[in-house]
Amino acid sequence: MEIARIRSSVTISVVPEAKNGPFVFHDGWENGCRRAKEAGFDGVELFAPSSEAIRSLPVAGVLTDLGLSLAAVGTGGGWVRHQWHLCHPDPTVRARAVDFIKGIIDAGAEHGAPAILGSMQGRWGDGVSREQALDFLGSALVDLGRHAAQCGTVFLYEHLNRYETNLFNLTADAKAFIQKTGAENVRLLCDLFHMNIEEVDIAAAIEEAGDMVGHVHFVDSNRHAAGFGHTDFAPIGAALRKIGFHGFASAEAFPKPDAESAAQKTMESFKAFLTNG
Ligand code: LER
Ligand code: MN
Repeated sequence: MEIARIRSSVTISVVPEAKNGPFVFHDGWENGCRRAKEAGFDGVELFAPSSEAIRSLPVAGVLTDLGLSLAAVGTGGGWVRHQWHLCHPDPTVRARAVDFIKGIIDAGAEHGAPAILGSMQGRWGDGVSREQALDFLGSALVDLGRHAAQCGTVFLYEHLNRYETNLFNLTADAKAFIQKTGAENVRLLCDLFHMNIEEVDIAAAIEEAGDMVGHVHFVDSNRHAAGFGHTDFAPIGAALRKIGFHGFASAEAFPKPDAESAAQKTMESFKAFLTNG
């Protein structure tokens, strides 16, 4: 019997406005996939401006040709392009945010990939109280989790660091909130960059989150590729193996010193810490 293993992935952004963002490949879908394959990855994570943009790409063709999986699709384009988010004071904007995310869930699910709620979760403030914001977020997670289930995927909620959201910054708090809302089919995206800023002990937080962990952003303390910062990946890898994590560890990192080196360093660290040898 083959034991489920952690799979490797690397990010491709096709959002020109995010050219300085933490994505390894920025030179088109096909090029990104080809370079991901050359570096030995199992899959790719796509950051695109909209569901229409995803559908305009030869996603299935390129993935099949290269033998890659689509690990996940980001929804942050709705924030980067339109400043839409789920806790916005204007109900029309909140509704647009939900529709936008559902569109990305649909487009990702066509390739078996879950969508990620990161920056589009928003924040409280601007006349929206913390309580109201949590109410908006909770209802959206129930709705989006259900929508993803209908599409045959899970929905990934990513708790971010304090400089990017004031909603949830700690893994334990995010897990407790999801459970309290009763949102089904929602899993946590553990981004090791955000966790490095917030957690007392990253490995312990992962272990405590257990089977709620659905995806990992595998990246170093400084948001460079894993191995180019000072995170200690040995206990993190041990925790992921201990909880039986078999999703994707995806390199959401800056292409520094260049994309190829970031991809190669990630793969080296992946092999050293996230596989059984
Ligand atoms: C944002 O900082 C982040 O980590 C992304 O994965 C979410 O949009
Ligand atoms: Mn992330």
